[in-house]
Amino acid sequence: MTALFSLAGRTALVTGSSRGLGRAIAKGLAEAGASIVVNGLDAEKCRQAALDMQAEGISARPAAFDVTDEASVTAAFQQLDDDGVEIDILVNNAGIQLRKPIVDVSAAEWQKVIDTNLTSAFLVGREAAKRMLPRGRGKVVNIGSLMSGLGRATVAPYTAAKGGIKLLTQAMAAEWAEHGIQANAIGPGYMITDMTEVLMSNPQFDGWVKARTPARRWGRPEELVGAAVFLSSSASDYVSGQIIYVDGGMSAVL
Ligand code: GCO
Ligand code: CA
Repeated sequence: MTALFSLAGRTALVTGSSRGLGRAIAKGLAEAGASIVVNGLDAEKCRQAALDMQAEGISARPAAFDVTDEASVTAAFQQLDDDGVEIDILVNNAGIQLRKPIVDVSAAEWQKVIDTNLTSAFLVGREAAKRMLPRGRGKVVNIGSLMSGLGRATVAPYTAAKGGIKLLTQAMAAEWAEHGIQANAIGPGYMITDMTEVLMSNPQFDGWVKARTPARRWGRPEELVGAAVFLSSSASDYVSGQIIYVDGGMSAVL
């Protein structure tokens, strides 16, 4: 049973893993046996996060690069190739939020949210898959959101990007499943992170989340680990193109 979920001998690249949900997912994958490639934009933060993980006994290395920039992504994978690092598991987690009414969103703001939350998954996913395809094995886990299937006022660019993530995941599954690569997604609900700090500290929003979520509470980042390990392990070898909502039941009810 444990072998089914073991990630021993596997290497996982988790984008945006120097903090937040990405960091929690990276640590969870490491607990299941994976070596971690820590990614973020800031080289120093990446290096520090990798050092922190190493101090906890995790095999981790930093790879700071801009997931929205094609040249940076291809150069980073070239460097991993040169260092003999094979990515068995890719978690496309990097993301940002922007909360504004649609009529106040500039084209540049729109583009930045789309690039960071959606185009990044294509760019990094493409480079990872180019290497997984010849090996006939690999796992891609895209981080979606409740907003992969539902809208909410003031987060249109994020919603469009996360909706895109759900269908990009299906498109990846359509092309890669026959080659032994499973692409799936996780749709987190309202989780306790820096990104949602401003929402949690608003009593009205906090009350709305608790009333609207059958579990009656916010989620903890570590609560994504079960789904992440499942979708990264052999346990999910016949699961392709799915999004698993880890949301305390929020998307199940009105
Ligand atoms: C928001 C939040 C989102 C959600 C998350 C729910 O403004 O609605 O910031 O980031 O927390 O995506 O799935
Ligand atoms: Ca290996």
